Amino acid sequence: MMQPDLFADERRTLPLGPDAALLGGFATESAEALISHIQHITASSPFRHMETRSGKRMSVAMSNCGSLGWVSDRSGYRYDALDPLTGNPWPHMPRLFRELAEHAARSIGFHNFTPEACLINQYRPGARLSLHQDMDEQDRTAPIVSVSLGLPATFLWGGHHRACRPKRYSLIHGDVVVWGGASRMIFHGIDVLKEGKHPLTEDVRFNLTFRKVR
Ligand code: MD3
Ligand code: FE
Repeated sequence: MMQPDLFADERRTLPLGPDAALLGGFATESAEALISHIQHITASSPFRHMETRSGKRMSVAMSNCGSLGWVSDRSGYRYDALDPLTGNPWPHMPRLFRELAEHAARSIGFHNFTPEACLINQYRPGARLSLHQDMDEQDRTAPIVSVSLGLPATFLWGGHHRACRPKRYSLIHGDVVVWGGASRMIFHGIDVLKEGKHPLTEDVRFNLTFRKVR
């Protein structure tokens, strides 16, 4: 059963840690436009289940837009200007994406953030992202901005060691999270997505992750 949405219109801003905050509902008004951009982008660079270095198929399907995209295969993780599936550059990052990420970052004090890469994650029920650190970016002074759309998920926020038991936060449609500074290298993940039906995305959760890479 879904949680009752008694306070769906309330904008929660929740400090998560040093230089990190959950901006509840920051993207709610842009959500339909964001989703139609996702459909347009993935018509040319389709969602695919990448492989990890060890050859495991990821349960999350991914695509990218922007001048660089995150890719994983048997040779490891990296950013690449070309989509390995099509051989073409990744689709252009829509202005709405870039401005939303810049505004969210600015609202907690990151004034010079401009993203080069937007990873688009697609979760269906059963998909998960196990605890990891984001270590593939050279510029670790820049924050990361994440936008949640569609089905809700449980975000796992650990510590600086994999063994730290993570705190659990619910991320719902329209939520934006900004992570920078001392929170940039924490272990984090997404718990197994539960079944559900969202009016805009049906049985899907999308997450946009904006990064400055170089
Ligand atoms: C905290 N994605 O793509 S976004 C990822 O919902 C990733 O798809 C999750 O973790 C998702 O790498 C979580 C929130 C997020 C992204 C990057 C972070 C949280 C972060 C980097 C450092 C600390
Ligand atoms: Fe991550």
